[in-house]
Parts: sequence; C-alpha cells; structure tokens
Amino acid sequence: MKDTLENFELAIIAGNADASADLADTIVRQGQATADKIFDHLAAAMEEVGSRYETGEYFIPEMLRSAEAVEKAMTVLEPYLFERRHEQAGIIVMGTVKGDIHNIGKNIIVSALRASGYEVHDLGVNVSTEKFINKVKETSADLLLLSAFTTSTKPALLDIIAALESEGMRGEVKVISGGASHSEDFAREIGVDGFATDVKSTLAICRSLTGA
Ligand code: B12
Repeated sequence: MKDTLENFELAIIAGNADASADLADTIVRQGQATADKIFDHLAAAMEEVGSRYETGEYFIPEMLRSAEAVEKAMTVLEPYLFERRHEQAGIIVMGTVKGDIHNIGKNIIVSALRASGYEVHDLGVNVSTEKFINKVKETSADLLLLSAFTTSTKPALLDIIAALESEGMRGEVKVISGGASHSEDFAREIGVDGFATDVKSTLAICRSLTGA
C-alpha cells in the first residue's frame, strides 16, 4: 500500500490525472489507507508542486495539471472518504474570498462537512463580501467558512468581518477561516473565531462551535 500511496503522490506532482484517478481507485478498493493518510499524501504532493513553482521549476500550467489530477482523484475518493452522518449538524456558508480562485482545499472541506451532516452552501471562488453577507442572512447560517490561499486576501477577509459587524450580524454567525496562507497570527489579526489547516481540525472546530 505504501507504494500505491507514494505513486499516487507522484502522479499528482507529475500532473497525470488518469494515473492519479487509477491509483485512488486502487487505494480505496484495497481499503487499507485512512482518509487522513490519503489527505496527507495529497497535501504533500501539492506542497511539492508549490515548492517547484517557487523555485521556478514549475509554472502555472504545471500547477493547473496537478490541480486537475487532484480533482479527478477526488471524484473517485469522495464516496469512500468520509463517515456519513444523517442528522442535521448545522448550516454553513462557505467560499473562497474575493481575488482568490484556489478551490481544491475548499472543495475537500465542503465534501467532508456535507458528509458530516452539515447543510453547506458553497458559493465557489472569488466571492464578494456582499454575496457572503446575503447568503448568511438568507440561510441564517451558524457558521461562515472563508477559504483564503494567498496572503493578498487579507483586505478581503477584513472587509467581510467589518461588513458582518456593520450589519449587526457578527454575534449571530461564527467565522472560521483557513487555507495555505493561514497561521494563528494571521487569523488573530483578521479577527475570526477560529482557523484550521486540514480536514480533521476543520471538522473538530466546526463541531465545537455548533455543538454537533
Ligand atoms: C494548485 C495551485 C494553484 C492553482 C489552483 C487551481 C485550483 N483549482 O484550485 C492555480 C494554477 C490556478 C494557482 C494560481 C495562483 N497561485 Co497557487 N497554488 C496552488 C498550490 C500548488 C496548491 C494548492 C492546493 O490545492 N493545495 C492542496 C489542498 C488540499 O490544500 P489547501 O488548499 O491548503 O487546503 C487545505 C487546508 O488549507 C484547509 N482549508 C482550505 N480551505 C479552508 C477553509 C477553512 C474555513 C478551513 C477551516 C480550512 C481550509 O483544508 C484543506 C484540506 O486539507 C499552492 C501551494 C500550496 N502549498 O498550497 C499554490 C499557492 C497557494 N499559489 C500561490 C500563488 C502565488 C498563486 C498565483 C498568485 C500565481 C500567479 N502568479 O498567478 C495564482 C493566484 C490566482 C488567484 N487569483 O487566486 C502561492 C500563494 C503564496 C502566498 N502566500 O500568497 C502558493 C502558496 C504557491 C507558492 N508557494 O508560492 N495556484
């Protein structure tokens, strides 16, 4: 199994979508790897892709090919990965903030939350403050989850928090942020109620804030 997981990681790094989907299929059919382990390898692969981009070995087309390899693998993995719960755990509005189009991590979190019983309204990427606010109002959401992957998203995050305050909604909805650019300091500066960096910690913080 170790070899299959390593090959899965290499297929993502190489941007080989057919191979990553085939290997994902083998991994789930053999049933030997936990969801956490699969995500560790997936994240490590994308970390490597990011490093290669930083050092100038990869450019945008290579990052996109690796993103496609993850997307194709996820269609295979999704039905197997999360323990399904059927009771309603709470209402969540989620999206990637304005100026940011990264969606792989967001999509994984959306799947994990839906499987855990949350009603998730996924607004997609490059979402304006107004769209977030309107959706939170319309759905009476318990949680607002903001994905932000580039550090330049800080003004967009601050704008959303400020808008919730000026609309008198800040006490009604808990805000959690996350994504590659996040650190504890970054989250504190924005003024969110929590942040998380992977699937497990995101589910834990959502459960603790909704009492689910
Ligand atoms: C793939 C990728 C792309 C793809 C995205 C395709 C897609 N469909 O998403 C493309 C090619 C489009 C892209 C574009 C750009 N990218 Co890019 N990209 C990446 C890369 C390599 C992987 C991201 C990824 O999918 N990771 C895998 C997933 C599973 O992990 P994740 O995203 O972190 O999500 C997990 C957690 O963060 C968390 N999570 C996610 N969302 C949320 C939300 C909440 C509420 C919570 C609690 C948790 C949570 O859970 C997820 C699951 O574990 C990263 C490198 C990296 N190390 O992240 C760079 C990276 C994010 N990109 C970067 C940059 C600079 C860019 C560009 C500006 C490049 C350019 N010059 O144009 C553009 C920005 C475009 C834009 N306006 O957004 C930088 C950001 C640097 C920074 N600090 O600002 C990174 C870090 C690369 C680097 N090292 O330089 N990129």
